[in-house]
Amino acid sequence: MTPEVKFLLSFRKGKEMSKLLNTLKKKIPDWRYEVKQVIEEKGQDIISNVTVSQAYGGMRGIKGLVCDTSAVSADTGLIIRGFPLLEITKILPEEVFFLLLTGELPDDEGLKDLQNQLTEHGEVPDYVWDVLSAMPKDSHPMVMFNTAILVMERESIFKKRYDEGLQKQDYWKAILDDGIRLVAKLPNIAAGIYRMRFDKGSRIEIDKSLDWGANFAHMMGLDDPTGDLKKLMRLYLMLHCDHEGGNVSAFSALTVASALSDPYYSVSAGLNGLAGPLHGLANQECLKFVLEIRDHFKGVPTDEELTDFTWERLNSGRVIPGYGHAVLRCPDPRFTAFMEFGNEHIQNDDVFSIVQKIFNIVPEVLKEQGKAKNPWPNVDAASGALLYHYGLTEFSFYTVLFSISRAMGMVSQMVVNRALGMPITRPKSVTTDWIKNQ
Ligand code: CMX
Repeated sequence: MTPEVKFLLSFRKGKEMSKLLNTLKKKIPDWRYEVKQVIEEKGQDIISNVTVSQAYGGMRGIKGLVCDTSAVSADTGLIIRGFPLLEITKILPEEVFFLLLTGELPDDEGLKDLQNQLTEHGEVPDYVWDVLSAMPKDSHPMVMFNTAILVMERESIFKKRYDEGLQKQDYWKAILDDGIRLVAKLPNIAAGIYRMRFDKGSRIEIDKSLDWGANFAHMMGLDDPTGDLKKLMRLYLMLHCDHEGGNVSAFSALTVASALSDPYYSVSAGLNGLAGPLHGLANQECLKFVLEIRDHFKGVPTDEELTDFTWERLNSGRVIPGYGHAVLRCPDPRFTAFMEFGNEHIQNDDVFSIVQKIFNIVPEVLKEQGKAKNPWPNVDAASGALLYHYGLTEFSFYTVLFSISRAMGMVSQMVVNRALGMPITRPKSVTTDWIKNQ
């Protein structure tokens, strides 16, 4: 038996025992039937009209794709597989991954099984570290992170099996295998980049006794005498997991995946979008803004000082990072969850106090300015202050944390889309002349 065949057999045998795989195997035929019925019964119903302004305006509000892993309601925020976010903030990131994929929370066996898979596949190939070490010293951590993902594309099981003639109805299984292997490695890669990029010393080995989020905190190597950083990392990795299908990162990842590019290509594509300052990079920008305020006022400003400071920034044509959202019209429940964590665990911290004060002042200023449709904080408004409190002060790293978590949502959406046999994405564009002549 060749090593290749041996590998594939062990992978197939291993998967037969997976609770996650078995759950999906049971559910997917029902999902397929349900979607078939919906298309038969409602295939010609109209769910959205498109105006010219929307076509020029980032397709905002057009209902043109289906995403079952999560939904975002304008007035309550993220709902994961039917669970409003604030009802499930105590679950582990591994549990939310299972939930995103299957639509149900895992029992103890299902959780253990997924945790074992993540631990089993957590090791990162040596060539990844070689590539990262060869990169320029001032590379942004997001560039390093995405490079690491892309260079591992040669590991793709989907690609290998597709080349061997994998049947369409089984695509999702190979995508799931790639996805789990990829997600498993992300904390290790991220922690390695953190230690390499910010001269923190050699990499720290995985501790197989720890859960996924705690392990990440452990590999970062920051002091954590109370264990609160581990708690924060679990929360962080849980909260950022998914935000329906139309945001820049999810939509980019899914579009690339719809061409049957494997998850290494697709997740990397999505995360390149997350690296923009209007999207995931806003957490870095937000902490910069908070520190600017602290340094400018040598501590926490008064309400009046902060109001003036906010107006100055707006009048100079800059956005207030961490505020506003394309879909939400309320304070983001992910922000609320972070604030609850901060209120419970953090006292006498100027940076966190400024974040609280910004929340009291900025929405009123944005309302008065009247431009932003949503004057409320989004997920990025509070997260940086908490990380900063626990010693993670290198804020160019923050979007990498967001990325580890968001990869779970991207992978889940890809698995579901392949399970449902979704075709290649191809909306129609028109020219300005065409619009003028209508
Ligand atoms: N500060 C100042 N102005 C803002 C603003 C903010 N926080 N949010 C929106 N606006 C402005 C927009 O720039 C736009 O101005 P122009 O008409 O001059 O271009 C106007 O208000 C209308 O924008 P909108 O419809 O309310 O918002 P969009 O859907 O176009 O954009 C978002 C949404 C998030 C990009 C925008 O609110 C923003 O830039 N926020 C700051 C960056 C940020 O926090 N991004 C993170 C979002 C969460 C995530 O994806 O991770």
